[in-house]
Amino acid sequence: MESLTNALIQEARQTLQEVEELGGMTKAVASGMPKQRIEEAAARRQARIDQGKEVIVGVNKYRLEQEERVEVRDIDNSAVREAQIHRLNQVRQNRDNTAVQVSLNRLREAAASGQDNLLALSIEAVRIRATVGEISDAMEQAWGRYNAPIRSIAGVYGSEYAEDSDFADVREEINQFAVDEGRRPRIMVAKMGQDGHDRGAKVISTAFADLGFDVDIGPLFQTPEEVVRQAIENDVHVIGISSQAAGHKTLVQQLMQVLLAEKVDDMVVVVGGVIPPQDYEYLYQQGVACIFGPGTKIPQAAREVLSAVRERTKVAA
Ligand code: B12
Repeated sequence: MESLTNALIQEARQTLQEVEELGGMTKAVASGMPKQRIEEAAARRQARIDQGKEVIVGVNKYRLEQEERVEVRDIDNSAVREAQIHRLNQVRQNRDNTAVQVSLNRLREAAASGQDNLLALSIEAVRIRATVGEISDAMEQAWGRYNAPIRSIAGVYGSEYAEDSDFADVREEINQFAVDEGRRPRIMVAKMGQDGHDRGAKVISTAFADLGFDVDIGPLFQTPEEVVRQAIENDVHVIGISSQAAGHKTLVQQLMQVLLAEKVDDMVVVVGGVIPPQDYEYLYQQGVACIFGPGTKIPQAAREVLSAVRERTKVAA
C-alpha cells in the first residue's frame, strides 16, 4: 500500500512538472496530455481489476449468485426526439425572428473580435428565445469546432499482464488467426450518438491492441452511417459499439439497417457498456453477436469476439 502511495505521489509530481513545461494547464489540456494520462491510468486500473488484484465488491468479487433484476425506465428515443423537434419549432414560430438574428449576429461578431462579453450577449439572446444550438452555432461560425485528437496508447494494459499465462494464451489464439487468415483480426471501436463516455472504448482499444487485434477507433458522436462507412473503408472484421448513455436500442438497430442496405454480411457486431440485461434479447435479435457489460474481463471478451469472427469467416467462406 505504501509503495503504491509513493508511486502515485511520484507520478503526480512528474505530471505537474510536465504541465509546467507545457506552459500551464490550459496549454496542457489543448495538447491532449492530461487526457492521455487519464486513459493510461484507466487501462492500468482495468488490467488490475481484470486480474482481481483490485477488488470491486459485486463486480469482480463477492458477486451475488442471483442478481436482483432492477427495473429501469425504458425510453422511446425516437418519440423524445420528435417531441423535442416539435417544441423547438413552436419556439421558433412564437418569437421575434428578426430580433433573434440581430442578437446572434452580434454574438458572432463579438466572438470574432474578442471585444465584447459573450456571456452577456448569450443571455440577451436566450431572453428573446434563441436556442442553445443557435447560440453555439453563432460562435462556431467565428471559431470553428474543436475536434479532440484521437490517440491510442500502446502497451499499458499488456504490461500489467507480464507473467499471466491466460493472457499469453489469448494472444497466441489471435496470432494463430493471423496465420490462418493472412491478417490480424481487425476491430473498429465505435461511439455513436450523443454519448461522450469514451473511457470504456479507449480501454478496450488499447487492451485489444495489446492482445494482438488491429484496432481502429472512431471519433466521438458518429452516426450509424459514418460508422459503417469507416468500417467498410478499413475492411474490419468487427464493429465494437461502446454504449453508456442508453442509446443502444435505437442506434444499434439503425446501424444494422445501414449494414443491410450496404449489403455487408461478413462483419460481426458486438456491443459493450451499460446495457440493462432486459435489453440483451432485443440486441441479439437485431443480430448482435456478443454483449459485454461493466465488469467484463477483457482477455475473455477478446476470446469471445475472436470466436465470433471465426464463426462468421467460416460461414462467409
Ligand atoms: C466516468 C463516467 C462519466 C464521465 C465520462 C468520462 C469519459 N471520458 O468517459 C463523465 C463525468 C464525463 C460522465 C458524464 C455523464 N454521464 Co456518466 N458515467 C461514468 C461512470 C461513473 C463510469 C463509466 C466508465 O468510464 N467506466 C469504466 C469503463 C472502463 O467501463 P465500461 O465503460 O463499462 O466498459 C467496460 C464494459 O462495459 C465493456 N465494454 C464497454 N464498451 C465496450 C466495447 C467493446 C467493443 C467491448 C468488447 C467491451 C466493452 O468492457 C469494459 C471493460 O470491462 C458510469 C457509471 C458506471 N459505473 O458505469 C456513469 C454513467 C455511464 N453516466 C451516466 C450519465 C447519465 C451521464 C451524464 C448524462 C450525466 C449528466 N446528466 O450530465 C453525462 C453524459 C455526458 C455525455 N455527453 O455522454 C449514466 C448513464 C445512464 C444510462 N445509461 O441510462 C451512468 C450509467 C451512471 C448512472 N448509473 O446513472 N460520466
